Amino acid sequence: MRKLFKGKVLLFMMMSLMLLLAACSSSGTGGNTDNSDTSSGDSKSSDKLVIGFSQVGAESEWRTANTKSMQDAIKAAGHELKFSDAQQKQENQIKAIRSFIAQKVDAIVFSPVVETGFETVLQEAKDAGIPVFLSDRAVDIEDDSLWVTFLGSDFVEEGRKAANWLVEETADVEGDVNIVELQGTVGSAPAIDRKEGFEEVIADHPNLKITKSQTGDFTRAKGKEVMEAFLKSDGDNIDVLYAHNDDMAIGAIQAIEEYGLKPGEDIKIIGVDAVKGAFEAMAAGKMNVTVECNPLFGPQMVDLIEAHLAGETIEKRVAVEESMYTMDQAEELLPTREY
Ligand code: GZL
Repeated sequence: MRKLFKGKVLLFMMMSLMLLLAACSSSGTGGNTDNSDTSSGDSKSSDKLVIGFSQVGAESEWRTANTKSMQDAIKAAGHELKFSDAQQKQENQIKAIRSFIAQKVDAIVFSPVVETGFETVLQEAKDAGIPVFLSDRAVDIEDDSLWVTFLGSDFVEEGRKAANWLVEETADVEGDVNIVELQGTVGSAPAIDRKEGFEEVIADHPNLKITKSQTGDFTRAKGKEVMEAFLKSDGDNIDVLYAHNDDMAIGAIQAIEEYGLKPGEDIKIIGVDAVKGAFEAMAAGKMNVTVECNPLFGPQMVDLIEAHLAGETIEKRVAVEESMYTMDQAEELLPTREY
């Protein structure tokens, strides 16, 4: 009995020892494994950013293409996008930026609908330690510490290009050349600068005269409406239309045709943006030239955000490369246009 008992005690002790050893080895191995798992989990810092993007609106083909370029680039980079369409209203942009601040985003991309009135909210973003990247349009603010950089076109140069085309086009014309101008959104950087660049060039050519100038707010509908008014008041004395974007030019083309004149012939049509609609109008002989304003800079903007957050120094002003296209190039280039 005793032997049996002794045997049982020995078996129990051996089993207990085995269980004890198993427990130690699993916690020891598990611990390291866990640690190594944990440490490997911790060691891979997450580089996914949350980016707030306050966009002007959806007023033109250009804007739609710019929005898509930004959305696609942020998604392709694996970041999270919080998007706001301000419907061309400043108060909506201010609300959106405040919302991004409250959500503690990593960066704010902002295309200001107009140049002024944003200083307070940009100071709030700075105070919250959130970097702001100006996209497409600039702000008229002394303190440039309120944004990291401005990535966009040189609108003054775009105005110069438009006017220089007209100077060449009218070099042999005797007498005055009467120009009507459809301005972009009042107070916006592109409207202010495209007017400035155009007027800087025609100042040296006194026969080139802007006889009427009014905002069409960058939309086709408003461009058509204002052109109808121009034609009604002085339709027989209009030689050229200078539109600050192609959408307003396309609206004006409809008004000119309804008035009974031939756009592109009776009235020369100058636009800006180089959107597909302009190439279609030029291929149809209804528009003469469009100055490119490239909206497809989403990848460039994401690169700038990532570089800044990685501690790299970013230039305060980064220009987008662009060209100009005329009626005779339109048919061949139309299939290649991305926006
Ligand atoms: C220019 C952009 C302008 C476009 C218009 O960079 O801000 O706004 O020229 C758009 O088409 O409405």
